[in-house]
Amino acid sequence: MNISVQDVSSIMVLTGAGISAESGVPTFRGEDGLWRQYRAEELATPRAFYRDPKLVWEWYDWRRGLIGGCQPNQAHRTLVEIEARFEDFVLVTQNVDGLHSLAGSRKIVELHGNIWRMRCTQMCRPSWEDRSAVLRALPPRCPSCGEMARPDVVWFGEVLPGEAIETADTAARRCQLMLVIGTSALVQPAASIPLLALQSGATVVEFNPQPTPLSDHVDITVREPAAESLPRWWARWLVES
Ligand code: BV8
Repeated sequence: MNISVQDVSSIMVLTGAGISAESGVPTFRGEDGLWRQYRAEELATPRAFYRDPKLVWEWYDWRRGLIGGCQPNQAHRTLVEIEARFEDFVLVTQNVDGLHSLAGSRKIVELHGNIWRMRCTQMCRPSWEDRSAVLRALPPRCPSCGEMARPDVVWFGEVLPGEAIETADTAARRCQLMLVIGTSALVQPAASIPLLALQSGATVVEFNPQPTPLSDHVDITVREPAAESLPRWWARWLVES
């Protein structure tokens, strides 16, 4: 690494589904990312939901039931250590599984929402948390107005929360170091965030066993699963700095 811990006053992390893979959470585009005969892009859309809310809720119910049994892995826990080391730190995640906060991360920006939150389809009230792994009745109803509830996530074709994407963009332009962990870098606008950091002169390190569209642009690629490679990289960087 051509940058030492002392050189870094601002650090940013971008994570995708791959960081949770070793916790047992299926990725979106891996062989286990399928559900019945559907692809995520076919179900994670407003159109799919309003065409068949029960089917889409069955998918989210299946995922909540599965994620409910998963624990953060060593990569999630290493990010908690890194957050404690740097005052100016932000963890931007595309994941909706909640494993970063379960691991103890606090400075989290959830670009795509959270599978453990629901919101009213009529927006009659703020979103609310619901940790029941499997829902009794599908689709669940808003407790205030009785209308259908939906997962509080960002579907394909929906815009990201303005504050979240703004925070991510600002952090990308400000950081000296960005870690990009477990993302295929295919989903926009999240996939463009590392390019902002590169344009602003940051060092970008990619942790992914597979190459991605970002790989040719980043400074360092760590071609190994994150749960082993991130803690090892962090320990070595601390010693070398
Ligand atoms: C928007 C929440 C304005 C829901 C998700 C054409 C070009 C560019 C963009 C578009 C386009 N057409 C449409 C768009 C826009 C679209 C998009 O990007 N489509 C893509 C598919 C082309 N984006 C949107 O619609 C966004 N909104 O742009 O609004 C707009 C509106 C309309 C039209 C145009 C613009 C909203 C996107 C948000 C969608 N919601 N999730 C839910 O979860 O149910 S996205 C979903 O994909 C998840 O959040 C997931 O995190 C995310 C990205 O995937 P990854 O996290 O990268 O996961 P993936 O499985 O792909 O990859 C895992 C990686 O991990 C792999 O590389 C693997 O090698 C690696 N890995 C595996 N094991 C490990 C590992 N790495 C490390 N360690 C390991 N052990």
